Amino acid sequence: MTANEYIKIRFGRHMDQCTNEEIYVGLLEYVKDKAKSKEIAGGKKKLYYISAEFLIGKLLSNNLINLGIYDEVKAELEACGKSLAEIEEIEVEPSLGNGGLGRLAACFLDSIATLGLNGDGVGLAYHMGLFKQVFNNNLQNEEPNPWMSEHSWMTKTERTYQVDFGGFNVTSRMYDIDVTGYDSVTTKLHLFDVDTVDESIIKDGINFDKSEFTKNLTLFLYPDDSDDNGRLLRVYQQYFMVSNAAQLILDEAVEKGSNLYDLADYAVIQINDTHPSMVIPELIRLLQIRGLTMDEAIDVVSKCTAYTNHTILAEALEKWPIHFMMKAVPQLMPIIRELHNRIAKKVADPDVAIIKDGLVHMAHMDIHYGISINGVAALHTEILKETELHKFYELYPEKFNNKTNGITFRRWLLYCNPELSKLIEELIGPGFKKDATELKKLEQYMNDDAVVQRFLDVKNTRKTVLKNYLAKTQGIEIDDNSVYDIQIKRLHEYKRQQMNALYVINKYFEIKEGKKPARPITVIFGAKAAPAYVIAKDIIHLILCLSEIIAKDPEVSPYLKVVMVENYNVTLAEKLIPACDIHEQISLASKEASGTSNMKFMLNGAVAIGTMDGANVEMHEFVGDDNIYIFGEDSDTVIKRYADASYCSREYYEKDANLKKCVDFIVSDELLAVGQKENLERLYNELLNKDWFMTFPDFKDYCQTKEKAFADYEDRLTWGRKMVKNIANAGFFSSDRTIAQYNADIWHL
Ligand code: Z2T
Repeated sequence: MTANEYIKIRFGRHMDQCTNEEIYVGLLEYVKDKAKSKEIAGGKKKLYYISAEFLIGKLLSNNLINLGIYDEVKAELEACGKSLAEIEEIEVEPSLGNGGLGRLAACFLDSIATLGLNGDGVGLAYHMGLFKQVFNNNLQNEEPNPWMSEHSWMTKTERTYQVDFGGFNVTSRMYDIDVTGYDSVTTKLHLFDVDTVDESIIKDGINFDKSEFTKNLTLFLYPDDSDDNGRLLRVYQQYFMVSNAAQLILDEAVEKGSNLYDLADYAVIQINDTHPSMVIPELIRLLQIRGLTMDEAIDVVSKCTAYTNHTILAEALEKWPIHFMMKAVPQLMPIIRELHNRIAKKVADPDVAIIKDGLVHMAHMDIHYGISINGVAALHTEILKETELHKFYELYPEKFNNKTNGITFRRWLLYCNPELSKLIEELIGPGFKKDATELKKLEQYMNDDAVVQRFLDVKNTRKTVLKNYLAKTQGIEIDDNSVYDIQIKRLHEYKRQQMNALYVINKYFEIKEGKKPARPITVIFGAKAAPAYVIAKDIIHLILCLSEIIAKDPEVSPYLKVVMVENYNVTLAEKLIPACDIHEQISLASKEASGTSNMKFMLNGAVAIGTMDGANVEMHEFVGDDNIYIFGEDSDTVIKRYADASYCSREYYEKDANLKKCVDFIVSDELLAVGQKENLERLYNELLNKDWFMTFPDFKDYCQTKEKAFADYEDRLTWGRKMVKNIANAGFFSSDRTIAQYNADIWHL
């Protein structure tokens, strides 16, 4: 049945007589039917990828592509005067993630289904998702971000569980979202919810009563990225997630014939960061209820779980106070104490203890009682082994392994950049869609100027698409003849948006002094800051103020424009990434575990300016010095600097007149005229007295390297060759490769 025929039956009318809303609903149901027909019975052993975040993005086009009916449906729509782009606008993006970690989980589900693996995602159905970002007076405000509607990709299931908390219990329900594999099978994302959640308790912005757990349990996603401000509600959410997951896992195993002693033959659990760590004691608890002894239960569970670490920032390693646990989940504490005692008996070192100073160290529990611990890029895993988790590495060297992150090429190439996909297919055939390493074949065209020119043409097309999109959706005007220099990621000091802002100030002064760039530069930012992260919000304020000042300055504005897109999300990323010329990957070396937008930009023919951090290191290895702009101190230098506490930002400020001028501009009359004194002064003082993420030592090299990149950009064909080199070497960063490695080394499905 075609989409048209389906819609005719559903609405009793031909597609051209339907509203866009009706067509959207019709296509949603049509896709769900098709997806269902590709569900698999599934083998004996199943992977449960438990994650507090799944940043899945809009699903209509993604599913059409994966089901192989995108072109067909697009043509059907066009035949009756409709455009798929318009229909897509009706879909609301579920914002069930903060950033990289959540988007990674979504890419992984796509690859699990595409590789035909027996694996499901398990998470929570946050009604309001992460907050929606709104700018007011050059400041970030937060609003609820509702996404659930009557017609949704989520399907209500009959599965309900009881989850007990200290003093009360709730009844959960499981909702399923189909995960369509590319030309493959359908698996599931299971999202749990409670029907007592009460959206009416939200007032002014995203405030709500934090103590009414039955009303707020799945109301919002905790809006922190790497910073852990330890909230009791977070513990309730995490336990709710893993208790449901554990009950589901045991039920499905038993349904398939498990006697529970052999659980490891039926289930393997990937713990995505420490947010789901309580699944370990919860499974032990449930197995005891089902008749196993403590010894037996611990033994069984120890064969089932694997932990992924996503950061070395110490403040982001979750440690829950015992009194939180006693209040929220008292039934787990005796088990956690037992797990702790068993380790303490064997290893006296308090650094590897599970309970220490009244805190439960979630990662420590994962490492002692799991089969695997992995980092998310080669450098990150080495740092874990050598420094952060060194003592654990000495205890369990065999458990440590690296799984460099990846991205799904379906969403981040085929869908978001059809012009580029088409060109690649014309050059090397369609094989790259299933085997990303085939992109390497593009290297043979690097010296073919006519072909290189076509890559440049595609880039120009996408730059115009972005220009039009930003004009339409955000009222922002940009010049598509300018260089697009883009930094999009959560706002965090370690990612150093503040250094990019200082560069903008530097460029502003240069232009004022008569040194005009060869071509206008458009610096684009996109970033949400955690609502409680004061300095991060101050950095957003600085960027918005700079944007205003420069736009109003007739001397500077023809050559420089600063844009901060509002409410950066997956949908915006899909527009920004294909249009990008230069992408900023400028974290302080050693701090960015991997990065994944770097891979998406590379795949879409943008060239990175970056530090030797995270997966940038591996990208550099693939493309070589000429095709990526590396600058700044390396991770060894940075780690030493922290170790000997020798860094003093003020010394750099006093020594470098240009740096001083740029930093001082933050509190200049020009800035204070459009900004808030309190915010700008706080940021200025932070940089001058602390600069914890060491922007000053890297600033000069950063500026010089950017100048080099902008100069190189003017030799268009040479630049085009850099683009092709990057695309041709992006194959390694397919999440299909990552998932194949997880399966080969850890899951064994
Ligand atoms: C997150 O997105 C990441 C790490 C976190 O540590 C938390 C969140 Cl929400 C607790 C990111 C890393 O910062 C990034 O480098 C990495 O690419 C991504 O996870 C996926 O591994």
